[in-house]
Amino acid sequence: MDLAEKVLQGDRRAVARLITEVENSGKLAGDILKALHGRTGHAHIIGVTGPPGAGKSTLIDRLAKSYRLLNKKIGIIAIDPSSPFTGGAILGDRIRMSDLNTDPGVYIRSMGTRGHLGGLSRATADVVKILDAFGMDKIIIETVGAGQSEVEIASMAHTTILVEMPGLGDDIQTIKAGIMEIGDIFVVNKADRQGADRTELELRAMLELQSEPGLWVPPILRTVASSNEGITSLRDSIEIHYSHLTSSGNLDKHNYIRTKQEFLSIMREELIGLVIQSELSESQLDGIIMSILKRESDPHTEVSRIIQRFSANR
Ligand SMILES: Nc1nc2c(ncn2[C@@H]2O[C@H](COP(=O)(O)OP(=O)(O)OP(=O)(O)O)[C@@H](O)[C@H]2O)c(=O)[nH]1
Ligand SMILES: [Mg+2]
Repeated sequence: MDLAEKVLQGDRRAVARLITEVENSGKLAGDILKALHGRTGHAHIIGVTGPPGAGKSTLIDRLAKSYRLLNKKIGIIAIDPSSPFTGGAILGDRIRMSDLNTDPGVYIRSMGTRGHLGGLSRATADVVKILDAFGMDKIIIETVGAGQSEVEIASMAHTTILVEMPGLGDDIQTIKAGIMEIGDIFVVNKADRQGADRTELELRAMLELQSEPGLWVPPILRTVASSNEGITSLRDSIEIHYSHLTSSGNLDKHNYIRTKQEFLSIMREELIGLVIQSELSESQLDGIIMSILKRESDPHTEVSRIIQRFSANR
Protein backbone atom coordinates (compact mmCIF):
# COMPACT_ATOMS: atom_id res chain seq x y z
CA MET A 1 0.00 0.00 0.00
CA ASP A 2 1.42 3.40 -0.88
CA LEU A 3 1.74 6.41 1.38
CA ALA A 4 -1.34 8.19 -0.01
CA GLU A 5 -3.53 5.17 0.62
CA LYS A 6 -2.17 4.80 4.12
CA VAL A 7 -2.98 8.44 4.88
CA LEU A 8 -6.51 7.95 3.58
CA GLN A 9 -6.90 4.90 5.78
CA GLY A 10 -5.96 6.82 8.88
CA ASP A 11 -2.35 5.79 9.38
CA ARG A 12 -0.80 8.49 11.59
CA ARG A 13 2.77 7.48 10.90
CA ALA A 14 2.13 7.79 7.18
CA VAL A 15 0.87 11.33 7.79
CA ALA A 16 4.05 12.18 9.70
CA ARG A 17 6.24 10.77 6.94
CA LEU A 18 4.35 12.60 4.25
CA ILE A 19 4.58 15.91 6.10
CA THR A 20 8.33 15.46 6.40
CA GLU A 21 8.48 14.84 2.64
CA VAL A 22 6.53 18.06 2.08
CA GLU A 23 8.86 19.99 4.37
CA ASN A 24 11.81 18.76 2.38
CA SER A 25 9.99 19.61 -0.85
CA GLY A 26 10.59 16.09 -2.10
CA LYS A 27 9.46 14.96 -5.53
CA LEU A 28 7.53 12.14 -3.86
CA ALA A 29 5.43 14.64 -1.94
CA GLY A 30 4.09 16.17 -5.16
CA ASP A 31 3.01 12.78 -6.48
CA ILE A 32 1.22 11.88 -3.28
CA LEU A 33 -0.49 15.26 -3.02
CA LYS A 34 -1.86 14.61 -6.51
CA ALA A 35 -3.41 11.42 -5.26
CA LEU A 36 -4.86 13.10 -2.18
CA HIS A 37 -6.41 16.13 -3.84
CA GLY A 38 -9.69 14.42 -4.68
CA ARG A 39 -10.22 13.64 -1.02
CA THR A 40 -9.74 17.20 0.25
CA GLY A 41 -12.10 20.15 0.58
CA HIS A 42 -13.98 18.88 3.58
CA ALA A 43 -12.15 20.59 6.47
CA HIS A 44 -12.97 23.93 8.05
CA ILE A 45 -9.70 25.83 8.38
CA ILE A 46 -9.37 28.07 11.42
CA GLY A 47 -6.49 30.51 11.88
CA VAL A 48 -5.50 31.73 15.34
CA THR A 49 -3.10 34.63 15.40
CA GLY A 50 -1.98 37.35 17.78
CA PRO A 51 1.02 38.68 19.68
CA PRO A 52 3.49 36.40 21.47
CA GLY A 53 2.23 35.11 24.79
CA ALA A 54 -1.40 36.15 24.27
CA GLY A 55 -2.45 32.61 25.07
CA LYS A 56 -3.03 31.28 21.56
CA SER A 57 -1.72 27.78 22.26
CA THR A 58 -3.67 27.50 25.50
CA LEU A 59 -6.79 28.69 23.73
CA ILE A 60 -6.33 26.21 20.88
CA ASP A 61 -5.84 23.42 23.37
CA ARG A 62 -9.16 24.24 25.06
CA LEU A 63 -10.94 24.82 21.80
CA ALA A 64 -9.77 21.48 20.45
CA LYS A 65 -11.06 19.74 23.57
CA SER A 66 -14.35 21.53 23.21
CA TYR A 67 -14.68 20.33 19.63
CA ARG A 68 -13.80 16.82 20.73
CA LEU A 69 -16.96 16.85 22.88
CA LEU A 70 -18.84 17.19 19.58
CA ASN A 71 -16.76 14.34 18.19
CA LYS A 72 -15.04 16.56 15.64
CA LYS A 73 -11.60 15.47 14.50
CA ILE A 74 -9.02 18.18 14.96
CA GLY A 75 -5.76 18.93 13.17
CA ILE A 76 -3.47 21.51 14.72
CA ILE A 77 -0.56 23.19 12.95
CA ALA A 78 1.62 25.45 15.08
CA ILE A 79 3.96 27.71 13.17
CA ASP A 80 7.04 28.35 15.28
CA PRO A 81 8.74 31.51 14.23
CA SER A 82 12.48 31.15 14.42
CA SER A 83 14.37 34.25 15.27
CA PRO A 84 17.38 35.32 13.22
CA PHE A 85 18.89 36.34 16.57
CA THR A 86 18.53 33.11 18.46
CA GLY A 87 18.94 31.05 15.31
CA GLY A 88 16.27 28.56 16.23
CA ALA A 89 12.67 28.03 17.17
CA ILE A 90 11.92 30.15 20.23
CA LEU A 91 8.63 28.55 20.99
CA GLY A 92 9.62 24.96 20.67
CA ASP A 93 7.27 22.75 22.57
CA ARG A 94 5.62 25.50 24.53
CA ILE A 95 2.42 24.39 22.95
CA ARG A 96 0.35 23.11 25.80
CA MET A 97 -1.39 20.19 24.29
CA SER A 98 0.17 17.25 25.95
CA ASP A 99 -2.99 15.35 26.78
CA LEU A 100 -4.38 16.02 23.31
CA ASN A 101 -1.37 14.18 21.97
CA THR A 102 -2.76 10.83 23.02
CA ASP A 103 -6.21 11.47 21.54
CA PRO A 104 -6.57 9.54 18.25
CA GLY A 105 -9.03 12.18 17.04
CA VAL A 106 -6.37 14.89 17.19
CA TYR A 107 -3.28 15.40 15.06
CA ILE A 108 -0.73 18.02 16.11
CA ARG A 109 2.21 19.22 14.07
CA SER A 110 4.53 22.09 14.67
CA MET A 111 6.51 23.66 11.83
CA GLY A 112 9.59 25.81 11.98
CA THR A 113 9.88 28.82 9.71
CA ARG A 114 13.23 27.65 8.37
CA GLY A 115 14.19 25.32 5.64
CA HIS A 116 11.21 25.23 3.33
CA LEU A 117 12.45 25.35 -0.22
CA GLY A 118 9.08 26.34 -1.62
CA GLY A 119 8.36 28.71 1.26
CA LEU A 120 6.57 28.28 4.54
CA SER A 121 3.12 29.16 3.24
CA ARG A 122 3.41 26.57 0.47
CA ALA A 123 4.46 23.92 2.96
CA THR A 124 1.67 24.89 5.35
CA ALA A 125 -0.91 24.73 2.55
CA ASP A 126 0.29 21.21 1.75
CA VAL A 127 0.10 20.13 5.39
CA VAL A 128 -3.45 21.49 5.54
CA LYS A 129 -4.24 19.40 2.49
CA ILE A 130 -2.79 16.27 4.06
CA LEU A 131 -4.74 16.74 7.31
CA ASP A 132 -7.88 17.46 5.30
CA ALA A 133 -7.49 14.19 3.37
CA PHE A 134 -6.69 12.47 6.67
CA GLY A 135 -10.26 13.31 7.68
CA MET A 136 -9.80 16.17 10.11
CA ASP A 137 -13.01 18.23 10.43
CA LYS A 138 -11.33 21.34 11.82
CA ILE A 139 -7.77 22.36 11.07
CA ILE A 140 -6.46 25.02 13.44
CA ILE A 141 -3.33 26.96 12.48
CA GLU A 142 -1.47 28.99 15.10
CA THR A 143 0.71 31.87 13.94
CA VAL A 144 2.26 34.85 15.65
CA GLY A 145 0.86 37.77 13.68
CA ALA A 146 4.06 39.32 12.49
CA GLY A 147 5.75 38.70 9.18
CA GLN A 148 4.48 38.50 5.63
CA SER A 149 4.34 34.72 5.54
CA GLU A 150 2.35 34.63 8.79
CA VAL A 151 -0.24 36.98 7.30
CA GLU A 152 -0.26 34.83 4.17
CA ILE A 153 -0.83 31.73 6.26
CA ALA A 154 -3.55 33.44 8.28
CA SER A 155 -5.36 34.30 5.06
CA MET A 156 -5.48 30.59 4.25
CA ALA A 157 -8.07 30.15 6.99
CA HIS A 158 -11.82 30.23 6.43
CA THR A 159 -12.24 31.68 9.90
CA THR A 160 -9.53 33.87 11.42
CA ILE A 161 -9.41 34.53 15.14
CA LEU A 162 -7.29 37.39 16.42
CA VAL A 163 -6.25 36.98 20.03
CA GLU A 164 -5.39 39.99 22.18
CA MET A 165 -4.70 40.35 25.85
CA PRO A 166 -4.99 43.23 28.30
CA GLY A 167 -2.13 45.44 29.22
CA LEU A 168 0.12 45.14 26.22
CA GLY A 169 0.63 48.84 26.06
CA ASP A 170 -1.44 51.98 26.00
CA ASP A 171 -3.38 50.88 22.99
CA ILE A 172 -3.75 48.08 20.52
CA GLN A 173 -0.61 48.77 18.58
CA THR A 174 0.06 45.09 18.46
CA ILE A 175 -2.75 44.50 16.05
CA LYS A 176 -2.01 46.49 12.98
CA ALA A 177 -4.71 47.81 10.71
CA GLY A 178 -3.71 45.37 7.97
CA ILE A 179 -4.22 42.38 10.17
CA MET A 180 -7.43 43.74 11.75
CA GLU A 181 -9.08 43.30 8.37
CA ILE A 182 -8.54 39.58 8.32
CA GLY A 183 -10.08 39.06 11.76
CA ASP A 184 -13.47 37.31 11.74
CA ILE A 185 -13.59 36.87 15.50
CA PHE A 186 -11.72 38.88 18.13
CA VAL A 187 -10.78 37.41 21.45
CA VAL A 188 -9.61 39.26 24.53
CA ASN A 189 -7.89 36.43 26.33
CA LYS A 190 -6.55 36.68 29.89
CA ALA A 191 -9.76 38.44 30.79
CA ASP A 192 -8.92 37.57 34.39
CA ARG A 193 -6.33 40.32 34.22
CA GLN A 194 -6.81 44.02 34.73
CA GLY A 195 -7.51 46.12 31.68
CA ALA A 196 -9.72 43.68 29.76
CA ASP A 197 -12.48 46.33 29.56
CA ARG A 198 -10.16 48.81 28.03
CA THR A 199 -8.72 46.33 25.53
CA GLU A 200 -12.24 45.40 24.47
CA LEU A 201 -13.27 49.05 24.08
CA GLU A 202 -10.25 49.81 21.95
CA LEU A 203 -10.94 46.82 19.73
CA ARG A 204 -14.54 47.88 19.39
CA ALA A 205 -13.52 51.39 18.37
CA MET A 206 -11.15 50.08 15.71
CA LEU A 207 -13.73 47.65 14.38
CA GLU A 208 -16.40 50.32 14.10
CA LEU A 209 -14.09 52.36 11.96
CA GLN A 210 -13.88 49.61 9.40
CA SER A 211 -17.31 47.98 9.58
CA GLU A 212 -19.47 48.04 6.49
CA PRO A 213 -23.23 47.50 6.46
CA GLY A 214 -24.42 44.07 5.36
CA LEU A 215 -21.11 42.37 6.03
CA TRP A 216 -20.16 39.97 8.80
CA VAL A 217 -19.72 41.89 12.03
CA PRO A 218 -16.80 40.37 13.91
CA PRO A 219 -17.77 39.60 17.49
CA ILE A 220 -15.45 40.42 20.37
CA LEU A 221 -15.30 37.70 22.98
CA ARG A 222 -13.59 37.40 26.32
CA THR A 223 -11.86 34.25 27.42
CA VAL A 224 -9.71 32.95 30.21
CA ALA A 225 -8.09 30.11 28.34
CA SER A 226 -6.10 28.90 31.32
CA SER A 227 -9.31 28.19 33.26
CA ASN A 228 -11.44 27.22 30.27
CA GLU A 229 -13.79 30.23 30.46
CA GLY A 230 -15.57 31.48 27.35
CA ILE A 231 -14.43 28.56 25.22
CA THR A 232 -17.90 27.26 24.37
CA SER A 233 -18.97 30.74 23.24
CA LEU A 234 -15.87 30.93 21.10
CA ARG A 235 -16.65 27.57 19.56
CA ASP A 236 -20.24 28.69 18.91
CA SER A 237 -19.02 31.91 17.27
CA ILE A 238 -16.70 29.96 15.01
CA GLU A 239 -19.58 27.74 13.92
CA ILE A 240 -21.85 30.74 13.32
CA HIS A 241 -19.14 32.33 11.21
CA TYR A 242 -18.77 29.15 9.20
CA SER A 243 -22.54 28.97 8.56
CA HIS A 244 -22.46 32.61 7.53
CA LEU A 245 -19.61 31.89 5.11
CA THR A 246 -21.54 28.99 3.63
CA SER A 247 -24.88 30.73 3.29
CA SER A 248 -23.46 33.96 1.90
CA GLY A 249 -21.51 32.17 -0.82
CA ASN A 250 -18.29 33.55 0.62
CA LEU A 251 -16.96 30.09 1.34
CA ASP A 252 -17.04 29.29 -2.37
CA LYS A 253 -15.39 32.61 -3.16
CA HIS A 254 -12.71 31.99 -0.57
CA ASN A 255 -12.02 28.52 -1.88
CA TYR A 256 -11.87 29.81 -5.45
CA ILE A 257 -9.29 32.45 -4.54
CA ARG A 258 -7.23 29.99 -2.55
CA THR A 259 -7.27 27.40 -5.31
CA LYS A 260 -6.26 30.00 -7.86
CA GLN A 261 -3.37 31.15 -5.68
CA GLU A 262 -2.24 27.60 -5.21
CA PHE A 263 -2.41 26.86 -8.91
CA LEU A 264 -0.48 29.98 -9.85
CA SER A 265 2.17 29.42 -7.23
CA ILE A 266 2.78 25.84 -8.36
CA MET A 267 2.88 27.05 -11.95
CA ARG A 268 5.38 29.77 -11.09
CA GLU A 269 7.61 27.35 -9.23
CA GLU A 270 7.53 24.69 -11.94
CA LEU A 271 8.08 27.15 -14.78
CA ILE A 272 11.01 28.81 -13.11
CA GLY A 273 12.47 25.40 -12.38
CA LEU A 274 12.05 24.34 -15.99
CA VAL A 275 13.57 27.48 -17.47
CA ILE A 276 16.49 27.48 -15.10
CA GLN A 277 17.13 23.81 -15.69
CA SER A 278 17.21 24.12 -19.47
CA GLU A 279 18.66 27.59 -19.99
CA LEU A 280 20.69 28.63 -17.02
CA SER A 281 23.69 26.94 -15.53
CA GLU A 282 25.06 28.20 -12.25
CA SER A 283 27.96 29.91 -14.02
CA GLN A 284 25.68 31.51 -16.62
CA LEU A 285 23.53 32.85 -13.82
CA ASP A 286 26.62 34.23 -12.16
CA GLY A 287 27.68 35.95 -15.39
CA ILE A 288 24.27 37.54 -15.80
CA ILE A 289 24.16 38.81 -12.23
CA MET A 290 27.64 40.31 -12.63
CA SER A 291 26.71 42.11 -15.84
CA ILE A 292 23.59 43.53 -14.19
CA LEU A 293 25.67 44.63 -11.21
CA LYS A 294 28.18 46.36 -13.52
CA ARG A 295 25.29 48.10 -15.27
CA GLU A 296 26.24 46.48 -18.58
CA SER A 297 22.79 44.96 -18.64
CA ASP A 298 19.57 45.02 -16.64
CA PRO A 299 17.30 42.33 -15.20
CA HIS A 300 14.40 42.89 -17.61
CA THR A 301 16.58 42.51 -20.67
CA GLU A 302 18.21 39.38 -19.30
CA VAL A 303 14.91 37.73 -18.40
CA SER A 304 13.43 38.51 -21.85
CA ARG A 305 16.51 37.07 -23.50
CA ILE A 306 16.28 33.84 -21.55
CA ILE A 307 12.57 33.46 -22.20
CA GLN A 308 13.11 34.04 -25.93
CA ARG A 309 15.80 31.42 -26.02
CA PHE A 310 13.63 29.05 -24.00
CA SER A 311 10.67 29.47 -26.39
CA ALA A 312 12.90 29.11 -29.46
CA ASN A 313 14.24 25.83 -28.12
CA ARG A 314 10.81 24.26 -27.69
N1 LIG B 1 -3.79 34.71 33.49
C1 LIG B 1 -3.94 34.03 32.37
N2 LIG B 1 -2.90 33.40 31.82
C2 LIG B 1 -3.09 32.74 30.67
C3 LIG B 1 -4.34 32.68 30.03
N3 LIG B 1 -4.22 31.96 28.91
C4 LIG B 1 -2.93 31.59 28.83
N4 LIG B 1 -2.25 32.04 29.90
C5 LIG B 1 -0.82 31.86 30.19
O1 LIG B 1 -0.07 32.71 29.32
C6 LIG B 1 1.16 32.11 28.97
C7 LIG B 1 1.33 32.06 27.47
O2 LIG B 1 0.37 31.19 26.94
P1 LIG B 1 0.53 30.49 25.52
O3 LIG B 1 -0.71 29.73 25.27
O4 LIG B 1 1.81 29.81 25.40
O5 LIG B 1 0.55 31.78 24.59
P2 LIG B 1 0.85 31.86 23.02
O6 LIG B 1 0.08 33.03 22.50
O7 LIG B 1 0.62 30.56 22.38
O8 LIG B 1 2.39 32.20 23.06
P3 LIG B 1 3.43 32.11 21.84
O9 LIG B 1 3.12 30.87 21.06
O10 LIG B 1 4.74 32.09 22.53
O11 LIG B 1 3.24 33.36 21.02
C8 LIG B 1 1.16 30.73 29.61
O12 LIG B 1 1.85 30.80 30.80
C9 LIG B 1 -0.32 30.48 29.87
O13 LIG B 1 -0.54 29.61 30.94
C10 LIG B 1 -5.43 33.37 30.66
O14 LIG B 1 -6.56 33.39 30.14
N5 LIG B 1 -5.18 34.03 31.80
MG1 LIG C 1 1.90 29.33 21.17
